[in-house]
Amino acid sequence: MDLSTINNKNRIVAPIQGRIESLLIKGLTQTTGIIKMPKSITIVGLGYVGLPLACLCAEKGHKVYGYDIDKNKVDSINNGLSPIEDEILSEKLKSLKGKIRATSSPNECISNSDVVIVCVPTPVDRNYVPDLTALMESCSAVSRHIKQGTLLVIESTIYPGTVEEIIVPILEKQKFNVQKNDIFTAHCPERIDPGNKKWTIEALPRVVGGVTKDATKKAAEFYRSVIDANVLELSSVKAAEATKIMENTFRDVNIAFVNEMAQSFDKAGIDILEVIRGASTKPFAFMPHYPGAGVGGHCISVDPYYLIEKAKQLGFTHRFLMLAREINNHMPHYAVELLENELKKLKKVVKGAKVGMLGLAYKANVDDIRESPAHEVLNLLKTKGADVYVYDPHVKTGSNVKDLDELLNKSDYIILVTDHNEFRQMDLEKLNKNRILVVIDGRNCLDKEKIKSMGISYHGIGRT
Ligand code: SAJ
Repeated sequence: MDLSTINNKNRIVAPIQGRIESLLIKGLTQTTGIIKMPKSITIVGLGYVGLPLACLCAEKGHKVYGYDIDKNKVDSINNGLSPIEDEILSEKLKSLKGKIRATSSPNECISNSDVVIVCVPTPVDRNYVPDLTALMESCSAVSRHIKQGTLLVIESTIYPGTVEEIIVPILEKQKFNVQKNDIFTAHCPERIDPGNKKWTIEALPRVVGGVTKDATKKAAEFYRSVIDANVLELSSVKAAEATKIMENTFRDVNIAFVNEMAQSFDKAGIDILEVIRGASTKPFAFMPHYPGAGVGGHCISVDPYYLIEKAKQLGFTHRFLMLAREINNHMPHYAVELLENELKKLKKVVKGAKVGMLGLAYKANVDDIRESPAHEVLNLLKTKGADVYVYDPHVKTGSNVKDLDELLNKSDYIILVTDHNEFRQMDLEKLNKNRILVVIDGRNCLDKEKIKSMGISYHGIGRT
C-alpha cells in the first residue's frame, strides 16, 4: 500500500476513531451507571464566547453562574435577555431564565464552583501588542476565591506559554501548587463562530491541554459531558495554546493571499471570483478564501499578533505572518483608492463627495464592530473630506441615516464594506433611481453585470 493511500486512510480513520472513542466514553458513562452529578460551574466573561457556553452548561443540567464585570450585561442575562444580537442565543436565554445566575461578585460564584472557565477578551493594543489585562485581572479575582480541586480552564485565545508563565504564577501566589493539581489547570481554545447555525458550540470539536496529565483528563471529561463532538487531548497546555493560534493564522494568511491576488488581477482585468470558482473545481489541495475591504473581528485580525509577539520574545521573526497582516491591514486603503480611481475617471475628487458606506460590522449579519475594516474606511473617507452617509442594519447606533433608502437618496457614490444579507438582496434598481454613479463592492457580493448594465461604474476587489 503506497504512502498516499496510508495517509489518506489515516486522514479518514483518525476522526472516525476519535468519534467512536468519544461515543464509547459517553456510552460507558451512561451504561455503567456512573451518574454524572451536575457540577457547579462559573463562566467568567459573558460575551460571544462565554454566554453560549453558559447556556450549554445550563441546558446540560449543571448549576451555572456567569461572572462578568459589566453590570448591564449581568442584569439583562438575569432577566433572560441576550446582551448580544444573536437569535439562537436570545431564544436560549429566554428559555433558560433563572437557570444561569449572573453576577459581578466573584466570591458569590467562584468559591461555590467545581469548574471555572475563563472566556474574557484577549485583544491587541493600538500597536498590535497582545493585551492580557482582562485575562490577568479576571484570573486574579478567580484565584482569590477558587477552592482546592477546582478545574480551571482558559478558553480565551492566548499565545503558547501564557498559562504556565502568567496564569500559574497567579494561582501560586495564593499558595496553590498547580503541578500537584491543587487546581486542575488547562486550556481549551474557544471555537465560537457567531451566527453559524451548523457549527454550534455543541457540534464543534475541541482540543484540550493541561498543565498536568490529570488536568488534561479532567478538562476532556468535562467537555465530553457537555458537547457532542470529539475532544482531542493534547500532550501539553502549550500545544493547545498553539492550536488555536495556528488555525486562525492559517485563515489570515490565506485571506492575505487572495487579497494580493485580487490586486494583481485588478491590473490584469481578471475577475478573481471566477478564478476562485475555477480553482475550486480541483477536489483536493485548494481551499477557497475571498478578497475584501479588510479583515476584522476579534479572532483572525488579532490572533496572529499573539504568535508574532511571543516568537519575537523567543528570538524568531514571523516575516510571512507579518506580511499577511500588512496586506490585510492595507485593504481598507485599497478599497478607498478604488473609489478615488473611479471618481478620477469622472473628473471628480473625494473631497466634498457624497459617499454612502454600507456596513460597519466586521462580517456579514452580525452586530460586532470590533477591529472592523469599516472604521478605517470611514476614517480615510472623512480625512479626504468626503461627506459620508453610514448605514448598517445591525449597528444602528453607528449609522447616521435611518435606512438604506435614505443613504441611497443622499449619496452619489457607494462603497460596500460588509456583505449583510440586506445589501446582498437589495433592489439594484434603487441605485439607478437614486442616480448612483459609482459602486465599490468591498465584498464582491453584488451583481456586477446588472450594475454595469445600468451605466453605473462598478469595481470590486479583484473584480472589474
Ligand atoms: N474574511 C475575508 N475573506 C475570507 C474570510 C473572511 O476577507 O475569505 C474577513 C471577514 O470579512 C472578516 C474577517 O475576515 O472581516 C474574519 O472573518 P471570519 O469569517 O474568519 O469570522 P470570525 O472572525 O468570526 O472567525 C471565526 C473564527 N472562529 C474562531 O476563532 C473560533 C475562525 O476560526 C473561523 O474560521 C471563522 O469564524 C469562520 O470560519 O467563520
